[in-house]
Amino acid sequence: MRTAIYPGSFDPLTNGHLSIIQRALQMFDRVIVAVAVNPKKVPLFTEEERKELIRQACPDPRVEVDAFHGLLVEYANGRGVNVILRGLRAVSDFEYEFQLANMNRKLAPGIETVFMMTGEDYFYVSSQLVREVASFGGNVEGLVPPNVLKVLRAKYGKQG
Ligand code: COD
Repeated sequence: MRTAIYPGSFDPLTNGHLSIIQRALQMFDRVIVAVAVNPKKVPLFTEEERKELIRQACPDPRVEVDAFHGLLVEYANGRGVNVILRGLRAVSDFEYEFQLANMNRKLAPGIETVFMMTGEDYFYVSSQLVREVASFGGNVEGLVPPNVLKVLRAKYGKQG
């Protein structure tokens, strides 16, 4: 069975993330969406909230939602998965992703990173921008799944 781990902060899940997950399911039998828990960062949504939002937006039984603490490669090895899936939006993503992929390969030589290009409608969408726009009352409809839109509106008011 071909399985890939799609790791990220997912704070919150966006339609850009969803596009990657949906297209990955055409290449892999199973995708583990793994929420990274970084104790040094204060996320907008808790680990449990982020996992639940992803679960609601990805009802496909081939998608498993999980979380990990510590190093991604240790998590991947623990799960017996050697493919890490990442998304690429623009040239600006490349440098960071290149560093990440090479560091992960140095730490765990058997692990490969597979990159997928962004969906063309979502190349400018990031969780950070979504949080910022929503926090100032901007409308992020169409950029995040409906369940995420609902919780952002509940947090920030009607428009977000
Ligand atoms: N279109 C396409 N892809 C997208 C879009 C979009 N609109 N938005 C985001 N993506 C991609 C990102 O490029 C990324 O590949 C993935 O989706 C997840 O994005 P984020 O922003 O939710 O998650 P990141 O980039 O913050 O995740 C970084 C990790 C948490 C995976 C990384 O820091 C990590 O592995 N941490 C664990 C500790 C560790 O092992 N550190 C050493 C790493 S070398």
